[in-house]
Amino acid sequence: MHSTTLRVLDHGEHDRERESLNDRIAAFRDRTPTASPRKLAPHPQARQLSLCEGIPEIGPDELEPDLLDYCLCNHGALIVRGLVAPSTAAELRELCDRVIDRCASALDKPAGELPRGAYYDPPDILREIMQGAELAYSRGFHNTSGSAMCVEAPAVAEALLRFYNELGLYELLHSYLGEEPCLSAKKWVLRRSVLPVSPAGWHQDGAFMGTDISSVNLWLPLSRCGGDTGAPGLDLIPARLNEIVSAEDAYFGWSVAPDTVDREFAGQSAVAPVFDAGDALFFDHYCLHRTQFREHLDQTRYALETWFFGSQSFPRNQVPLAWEPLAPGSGEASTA
Ligand SMILES: O=C(O)CCC(=O)C(=O)O
Repeated sequence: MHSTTLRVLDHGEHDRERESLNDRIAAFRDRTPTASPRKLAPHPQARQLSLCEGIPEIGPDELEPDLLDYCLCNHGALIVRGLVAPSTAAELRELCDRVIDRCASALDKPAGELPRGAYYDPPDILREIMQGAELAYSRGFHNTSGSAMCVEAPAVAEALLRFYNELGLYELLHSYLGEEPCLSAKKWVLRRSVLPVSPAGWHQDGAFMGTDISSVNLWLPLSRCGGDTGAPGLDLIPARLNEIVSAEDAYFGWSVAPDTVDREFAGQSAVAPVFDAGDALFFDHYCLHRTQFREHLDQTRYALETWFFGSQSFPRNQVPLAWEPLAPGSGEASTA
């Protein structure tokens, strides 16, 4: 279990972090994906793993690329219990509160009126890249969903990148993806649930990201949730899927109607594992899931969602950003 401090200090001036994050996004502005998605072939040799409602669960010391590959390819997801220490999860909850609240205040104020600082200081490049109404739509959507993009707060985003490095995620994902990992500005999200939850949220992220990509999502619950805890975890179909399920009758063009899930997965019922703060769930863009829905969900849940992609097999529409160190101010990754 990793206990570390995130070292986000609000000293008012965060130019360095804003410029760094700006450069990370700029590094992908003109890049087009060149690699084919990695193969998601099931391993023929079954492994003896402890399962939680059909999903393999391991400890942090067991987390390595081949096991991640086995679990995603054979089961569609992997739970890592206690990846992050409770004290770090508490720090992350605090960051969620601060960033989500500042982003909500910014929406109520005329442009530029909210003082900038560690918890709100969006880089200008977001407006250039998410053009037209896209950025405003995305911010409104996050506001009503109780979430915020990490990139709204570059000091937080940079601290999280250091933290992910300390967790060994860079090496893990580099090896799993077979190429340098990158992240997504749009799908790197701090979450604080809004209740009541809608039943209509079933989706596979590949439905809007596209499927010609290599991806891993790290969904990190920061408070106890799922099962009967009263705080919404995730509902999941615990199976390896390799196609996008029809959106017929669904609320969004990229979501799946609850009736379709019942019909298509009659023999593979949805599960809602219990998570403690700091447990981690890994899955990819084919995993069918939603914010847990049931009666009597009345507890707030915090989570951090981070989508990683291959830096040659990424979805351009998710605003990729470089993870590897950048040459200062260059807008270019220092390593190819
Ligand atoms: O946190 C949630 O409730 C939803 C998360 C999700 O849909 C995702 O990580 O793709």
